[in-house]
Order: sequence, then structure tokens, then C-alpha cells
Amino acid sequence: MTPVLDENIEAIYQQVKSRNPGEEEFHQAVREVLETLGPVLVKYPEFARERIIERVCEPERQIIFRVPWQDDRGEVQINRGFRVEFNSALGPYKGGLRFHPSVTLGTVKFLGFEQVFKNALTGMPIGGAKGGSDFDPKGRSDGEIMRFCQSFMLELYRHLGEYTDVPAGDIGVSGREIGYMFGQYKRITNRYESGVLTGKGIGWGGSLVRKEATGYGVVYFVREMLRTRNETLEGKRCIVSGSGNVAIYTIEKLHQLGAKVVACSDSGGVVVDEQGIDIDLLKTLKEVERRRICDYVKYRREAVYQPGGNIWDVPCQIALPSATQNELNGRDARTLVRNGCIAVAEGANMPTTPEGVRVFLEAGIAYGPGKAANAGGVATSALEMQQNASRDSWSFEFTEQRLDEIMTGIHTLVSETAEEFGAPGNYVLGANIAGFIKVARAMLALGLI
Ligand code: NDP
Ligand code: 2IT
Repeated sequence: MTPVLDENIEAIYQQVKSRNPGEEEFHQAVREVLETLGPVLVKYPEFARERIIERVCEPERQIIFRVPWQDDRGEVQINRGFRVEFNSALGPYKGGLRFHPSVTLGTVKFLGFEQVFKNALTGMPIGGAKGGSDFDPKGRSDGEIMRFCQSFMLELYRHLGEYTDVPAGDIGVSGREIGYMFGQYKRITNRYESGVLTGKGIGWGGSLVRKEATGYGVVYFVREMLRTRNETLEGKRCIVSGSGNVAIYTIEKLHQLGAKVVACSDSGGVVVDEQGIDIDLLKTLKEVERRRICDYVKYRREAVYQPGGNIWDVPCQIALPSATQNELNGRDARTLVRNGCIAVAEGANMPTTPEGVRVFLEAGIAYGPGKAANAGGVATSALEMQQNASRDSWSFEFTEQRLDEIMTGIHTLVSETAEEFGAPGNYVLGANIAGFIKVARAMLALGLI
């Protein structure tokens, strides 16, 4: 059953729905946060008086623009670009860019909304934003990707700046795309403003560990969740959905810490490798050769490819959804619980449907929502900004240590907040409330913004 909202909060939610028609993913993300905020308004009546929730649900600025570009055949293509600058109470807008044909304004708004609270949890001085385009990079040549990125930046640059708005990658955007966008920004502005984008390459302003950070951070978060239950990762059987940036480095760190990942996926199907996913092979296929996961079994005879398969049917102790939103539904959650899953941590943003979340919470398994569990990526982006601001670059070991401390700190903050608000072990409630309170306090202090 869908939980009932507190009366005042229900009215706010209804208003969000009617003001943002058709944006179901945004409604879903807002509702999930609002469901947990009732007790906060009781403890902090000034948040209600100053209408902080209503303000937090309204982006500070939404930018939609045309992105025309020419493909390799000389034909004109038109895509739509977005940047939703959601909240800058804690610092410059910060959040990734997603290039995927499914991207709509509602998608970018849900991601921007989540980003506000996630970024607050990191404790770093960053506000929340998200952007992207309905551009589909699949099958496009390097030249086409470059021309698209240049056209995208030709419009977006005017809204960016190291003190204003600092994008990074997300689905379909990694080091290559950040390079093309940074090059174009530099050319237009005639400024080598390193801190305007994060996820840059090593050697031209990027930070070591940024590429690995989201996945590594998720695993540190799982390690901490397990610690509260006197468990470790050693020998645990895991599955990781997706096979992109987040999935790859989640798998790598799980293996480093003694767990075994037996399955991963992409939008075409699932690979099951009972010997444990070969991370070097996966990296070569995905990062170097940009191929599909189905090719994995050509090199690992003992592995099996299931076209159109459902990864959540593969029995495991730990599940790490790391592909996209709403990829794990109520049925999948029940399957996982039935198969003995003890922990779930979200590398992706909002990968679990509301029904799936309820199944996990009711089953009492350790469930780390994306806002907390995948915050290591953006936290390390903030470390990249810090290095850029001081014209310094840190060692891998030092940066990874900082990431570990940040993730452990988020776990502590979220756990303590859940306890304080009477729901020990409920990381959803803890993350939403802890993130919200930080943003709300800053908004109050800054006057009516
Ligand atoms: P990538 O583009 O590197 O990889 C995305 C992976 O997810 C691919 O395997 C892709 O499969 C799969 N996927 C994407 N969309 C769909 C879809 N609609 N249906 C099924 N599978 C899909 O992206 P990232 O690894 O960077 O991002 C993955 C998730 O992690 C996203 O939710 C993102 O928001 C989140 N995230 C990313 C961070 C980062 O630093 N990159 C930080 C925090 C969260 P295919 O190739 O077949 O499309
Ligand atoms: O969802 C996310 O946190 C990201 N895609 C990373 C954002 C960032 O600015 O590093």
C-alpha cells in the first residue's frame, strides 16, 4: 500500500503534480522524499512557516535549448538540451549530464531534485543540478559525438562557471564527452577554467579516482551497512546491473574486497559468469572497444548470455542496481528477498520502484538508496574542484582515502538521523531527512531565496 502523506505535505505534493504535468519520474522522486518529511516539520516548525518544502520542489532555473548538429552523412540533426539548476543554497549548481534518447525535462528534474539532497549529504560545498539531452550516442562516430558536444556547449556555456554551475558525466557522458565540452568552453570563453567541469582527463585538470569514485563509493557504503550487522563483503555473492562506468568500478571494488560478482547486464541482456566477472575483459570491451555485453561470452566460454534476461532473477546475497531508474520493481524485490539477498545499494539514481523500496524496507534488509550510496561520484567531483581551485593534484591513495572517509561519514550521518527520527536502519528516511535539513538550514540563513 502507498503510504499516506501528512495532510500539509499531501497538499504540497498535489501542487507539484499539477504544476509539473506528465513528469512522472519527477513526481516519484518528490513523493519519496515528502513521505519522510512529516516528523521534520514537527521538529522544525520554521521550515513549514517559511515554506521550505514548496521552495525546494521548485527549481531555481530551468534551461531548455535546441542543439543542431551535422551527422557524418552531412544531414542536419536536431536534439534538445536541458539544464535544470535546482538549488544553490550550499554551493554552485553541481550534477551530471545525461545523453540518452529517453531524456525528457521530467527525467532531468527528478535527477536534479535527488542531486540536491545527495550533494548535501556529502558535506561538500555544492548545490544541485542536472542536465542532458535526448541525443543517442549509440552507434555514433567520434566525429559525430564531438560535433554534438560542441553544439551542446555552444549554448550551455553561458550558464556555467566554476562559481555558478559545474556539470559532469552521467549516462552516455564520460571522459571523452567531457573533453570535447571542456575544449569548446575554453575556446568560447578564452579561459582555462578547469573548475567548470569535472570528470576531466588525467593530465588536463582531472582528478585521480573520479572515474572509479561512484562504484568504489557504493561498495564502501555496503561495507558500512554490513558492518552494522556484523557482516563483511568477504565471499559474498553479488550481482551488479548495467555495465557502464558505475557498474564496472562497483565490480572492481567488490572483487578487491573479497566478494564475487556473478552477473552484470546492459539494456540487451544479462551475462552470468559463475567464476566471477572478468573485470579486465569487461573494461576492454566497454571502455576501450565500446562494445556490447553480449560479446563477453565470446571470450569466456563458461559464461552465459541471456538476451532480454532479468538480472534480478539471478540468486545473490547482495544486489547493486547500477543502470537506470525504475529498473527494479516490486516483483524483482520479492525475488531478491526470497533468494536470500541481505543488502541492496543503489549505484543508479532511483533504480528501485516505490513498491520495490517498500518490499526491501518491510523485509528488513540493508537497503541503501542512491542519494546516499552513490554520492561518492559527486563527492569526488567536489574533490576535483578543490584540486583545480588550488592548482594541485593529489595521489590516487590520498584521494581514495578521502572518498572512503566521505562515504563512511555519509553512512554515519544517515544512520544517526534514522535513529534520531525513530526509524533505526531506515536509510531512506535517514538520507532524505539529513539531506533536507542541511539544505533547509542554509536556505533559512540566506533569506528569502
Ligand atoms: P553509463 O552510460 O556508463 O552506463 C549505463 C549502463 O546502464 C549501461 O550498461 C546501459 O546499457 C545501462 N542502461 C542505461 N539506460 C538504460 C535503460 N533505459 N534500460 C536498460 N539499461 C540501461 O552510465 P553510468 O554508469 O555513469 O550511470 C549509471 C547510473 O548511475 C545512472 O542511473 C546514473 O544516473 C547513476 N550515477 C552515475 C554517476 C557517475 O558518476 N557516472 C554518479 C551517481 C549515479 P546500454 O549500454 O545497453 O544502454
Ligand atoms: O548522479 C550523479 O551524482 C552524477 N552523475 C555525478 C555528478 C557529478 O557532478 O559528479
